[in-house]
Amino acid sequence: MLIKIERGWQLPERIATPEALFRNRRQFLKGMGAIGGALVADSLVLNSALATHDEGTNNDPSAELYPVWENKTFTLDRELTPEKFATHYNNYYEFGSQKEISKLAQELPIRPWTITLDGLVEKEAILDIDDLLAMMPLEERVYRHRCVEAWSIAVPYSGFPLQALVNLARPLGSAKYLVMQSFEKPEIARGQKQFWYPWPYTEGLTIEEATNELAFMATGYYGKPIPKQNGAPLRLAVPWKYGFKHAKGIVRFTFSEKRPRSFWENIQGSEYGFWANVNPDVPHPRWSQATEKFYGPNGVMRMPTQLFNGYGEYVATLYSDFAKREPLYM
Ligand SMILES: Nc1nc2c(c(=O)[nH]1)N[C@H]1C(S)=C(S)[C@@H](COP(=O)(O)O)O[C@H]1N2
Ligand SMILES: [Mo]
Repeated sequence: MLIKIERGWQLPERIATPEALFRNRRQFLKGMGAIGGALVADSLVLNSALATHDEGTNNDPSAELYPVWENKTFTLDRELTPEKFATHYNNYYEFGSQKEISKLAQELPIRPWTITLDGLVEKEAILDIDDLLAMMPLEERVYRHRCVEAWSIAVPYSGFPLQALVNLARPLGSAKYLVMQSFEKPEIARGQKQFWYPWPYTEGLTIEEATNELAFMATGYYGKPIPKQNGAPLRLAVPWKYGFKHAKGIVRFTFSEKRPRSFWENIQGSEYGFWANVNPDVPHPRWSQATEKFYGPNGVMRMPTQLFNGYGEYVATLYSDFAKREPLYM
């Protein structure tokens, strides 16, 4: 993600407390020592990552679940992005701010992995990921993915409708938002040692968005378990919204009456808002969103951005109540 370098005095209030600074000082000092080496290491990482492109899915215990049936309701207006590109050009700040994190992400243990369902639900629950996978109706869908940085890809996800998880959780009538939180393991994910980021990665949807038929929980990618760098074992896919809404490595779903403050909103709310619906006519404060760089089988192509990333027929009606009152497209 492209962000402005924050000065200390611009840190989000929540993390700039003396207590937080004190608690993290040792990690901070350790992190500083690593920065010089990191630049060199990252280019080595890219080379070795590209050499072993099916890393990560070999030992996944859910491997025998895939491939799953193809839901043909969702179609593409372009060819798929090559798997090798989609699995080696990533955003996953837990592992660093560069695109080449696929190798580092292999350190994340994805078993055992539990999912907590809590907040405004009939009964809070902690589920083992493999039990959850066994309960959910798995299918494959092809979706386009549009990052706020203006690059895009088209990929086959396997997984289940988020609606199925919401039904399983049985939220109370008072729940208005679904909050998703990613894992927190600073000892493994070196980006989480950077205490000025508001970890854990947090995202949210309204319940209406979460139960829209497009909202999908991805557990597979290209007909196999989803690789760690793409968000194993569980990541969100909401293709009408910018990529930063698609939380990876989710461990908790909380039903809430209050709108959560998401990770990027916390860092730079004027650039990365809660709604983040794709709109070619609403520029990012520092660049245009009129076109995107699509990474396809023939390399990169400039293409026009579409309203709601081309998914308006499914989601445009979700926003009629909010029109003009909220920054829906940032
Ligand atoms: N936990 C977590 N989830 C995340 C991110 C992140 O840094 N941490 N980056 C987001 C952004 S900006 C994008 S574009 C997508 C990228 O997903 P991909 O690497 O599978 O294409 O992941 C999103 N999910
Ligand atoms: Mo993104």
